[in-house]
Amino acid sequence: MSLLMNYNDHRFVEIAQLIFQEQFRRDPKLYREMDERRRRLMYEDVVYNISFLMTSVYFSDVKIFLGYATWIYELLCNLMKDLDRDRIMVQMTDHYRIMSEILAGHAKDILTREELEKISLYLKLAIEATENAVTDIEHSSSFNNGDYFNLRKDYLDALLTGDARRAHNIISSARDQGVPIINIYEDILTKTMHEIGELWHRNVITVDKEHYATSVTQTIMSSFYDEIFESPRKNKTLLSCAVGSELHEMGIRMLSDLFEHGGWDTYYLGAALPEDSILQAIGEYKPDLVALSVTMPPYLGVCEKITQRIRHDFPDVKIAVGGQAFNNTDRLWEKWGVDYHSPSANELLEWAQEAIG
Ligand code: B12
Repeated sequence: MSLLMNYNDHRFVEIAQLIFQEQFRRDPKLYREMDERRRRLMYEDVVYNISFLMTSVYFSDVKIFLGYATWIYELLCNLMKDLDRDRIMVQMTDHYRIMSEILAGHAKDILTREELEKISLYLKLAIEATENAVTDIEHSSSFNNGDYFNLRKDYLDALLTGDARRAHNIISSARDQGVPIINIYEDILTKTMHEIGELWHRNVITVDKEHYATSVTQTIMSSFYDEIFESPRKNKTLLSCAVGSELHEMGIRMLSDLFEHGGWDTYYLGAALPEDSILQAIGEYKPDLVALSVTMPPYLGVCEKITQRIRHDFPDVKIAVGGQAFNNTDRLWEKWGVDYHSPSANELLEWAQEAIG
């Protein structure tokens, strides 16, 4: 039997040990972090990886190893939920590079040139397959449907692979190619952030990746400010904020940006503002429209109370409410007697341009 299939051959064992040791030589922290049992399991994994590779080479059938590479990657993602998918990808691809180097250097006398070439090629392809697997994730139907899917998917993939530069480039070249800001906000950034939330909820990504996606998206929104503030003024004023102890403020910030872009003067007050401060700000800035945002249902009560106080103190000011908390209610906004509710910022802008501006 060829060495390719003889995993008890001492030369095979030596190679497995070299790969195993090299892994720790390059990452000494890994050695300290593992106890004896975990190290033994890791050695068994190395043997397992080589045996799949060798079987694939023996049959000249790359699919055997590529199928295994994506299988082991998903298994590790499921086992190590504290690490994000792109970090596990780096661990695996580093491992394949080590395998490639050690086999090229130490298996020259025991394998044919043809076999060595296949090993090098199959490992290269396994690296590519593992890199691609990071973003090979099932998406929700709301993410998959609607305009600008390709841009949205590219943008999400850039966030999932931690590539802020690519994320910025995708959005800035979409804008250069004429995609309106409104669609960039609603169809790309909003839908992607909703999907990020879904992936976090399904435990596919870690919380740090969710925070990273938020901060990259916020920076990208800021990059539109020159353009947003350039629009001719309408002499209409919007005051906006997220209520209660709500920390989700990107949606209402987006809404405020779209109003500013539509020529309104906006006072965007951010998140978690005390009720009295909202009332005081309305007295000071005298807005034509107040937009209140709620994402987490527990803050709906605070929102209702604020709308009542605004109605009482400023009867002429129009009030709009929105945000995801309203999506799962029985048309709550109708019971509050506010002037407008819509699920998207864009719809409120269209209504306001007609009814107020
Ligand atoms: C980023 C994020 C955070 C960030 C927020 C940072 C920030 N600066 O905003 C941080 C890390 C703080 C956070 C914290 C939490 N989060 Co969070 N978060 C998200 C995430 C991934 C994206 C939110 C976002 O920016 N969306 C993009 C914006 C543009 O969309 P939007 O808010 O829907 O706004 C659009 C429309 O709704 C509309 N709109 C919004 N406001 C208004 C107002 C008016 C008047 C109108 C007309 C329209 C309108 O216009 C916008 C554009 O179209 C969502 C996922 C999701 N589905 O959104 C989870 C999500 C909202 N979070 C969730 C949870 C559970 C939490 C935490 C409890 C987690 C925790 N255990 O700590 C805390 C709660 C903190 C708090 N007290 O508020 C859950 C909520 C589940 C639920 N049903 O209640 C979600 C849905 C994730 C999930 N899928 O489970 N989160």
